[in-house]
Amino acid sequence: MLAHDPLTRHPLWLATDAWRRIDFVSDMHLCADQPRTFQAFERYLQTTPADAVVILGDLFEFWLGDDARHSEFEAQCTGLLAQASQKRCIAFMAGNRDFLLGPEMAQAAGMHLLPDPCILVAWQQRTLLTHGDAWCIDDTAYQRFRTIVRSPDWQQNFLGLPLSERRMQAQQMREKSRQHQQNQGATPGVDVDSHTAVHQLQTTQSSTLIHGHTHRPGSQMLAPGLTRHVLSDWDLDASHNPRAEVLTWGRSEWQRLPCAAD
Ligand code: LP5
Ligand code: MN
Repeated sequence: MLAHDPLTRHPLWLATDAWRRIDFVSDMHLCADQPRTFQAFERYLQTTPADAVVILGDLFEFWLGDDARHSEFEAQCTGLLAQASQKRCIAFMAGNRDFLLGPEMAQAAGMHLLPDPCILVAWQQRTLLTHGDAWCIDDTAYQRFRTIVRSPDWQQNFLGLPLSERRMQAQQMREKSRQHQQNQGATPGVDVDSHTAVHQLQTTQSSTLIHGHTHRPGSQMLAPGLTRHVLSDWDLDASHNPRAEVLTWGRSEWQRLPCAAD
């Protein structure tokens, strides 16, 4: 499924010729405390007519390692994904919440793992896919944190801890992350650096960029001929601004479709 592009030295994911529709989602942040969001995702996966569902990161609120897939809620999610993957291709790229999702979980859930970034080639068009966090270069505190937790040494050490200890550390980090964002106050939230995005599109010879992470859904022209689609996060348990959306691509048509829990 994955190839290497000798021209741009990037991973290429070649879509199957017969595909008619590809869906993109990200930032569902699934967890046991958000039942309506889970229900909407379950319903979406069971009913979408898409040939492929591409999950661009932060499927889970956090992922503590593949051994966590046996916990009650994670096992429910694994079962749902495994069932859906019998009917259509499900591809997964890690986000900043679930970068510890590895080959064991991917296999149990029937998901194809995608590297970040990755070029999707479908209907003779090249679309660049990324979660988005690596290109939020102005958020220097986050980038420092990212370098640490993406290092093999840190990961080996963390995955060697008991699950309960990992859960506690992840919860503490979530709290730090909330504070980090509150401290930014009224300044606009971080975004993918537009120069980086344009440069990446040019070097991968892609015309379209799709990413999540920023929770600022929308589509825009980054430069002549270069389009960016930002995916929505999902939260149907919030009392204000409930949201859940899928971006669909069908050869030449792009659409944003809302998802509901019932
Ligand atoms: O996630 P979100 O949207 O709230 O914010 C992100 C960035 N925050 C994170 C942290 C995650 O939310 C934490 C949960 C991950 C669990 C993964 C598994 C277990 C890992 C356990 C780790 C101990 O990704 C946030 C960005 C925001 O996106 C927008 O882009 O701003 O970044 C931060 O909050 C930055 C930190 O607050 C910086 C803290 C400084 C830490 C210094 C290094 C300490 C190293 C410790 C290593 C464990
Ligand atoms: Mn994210």
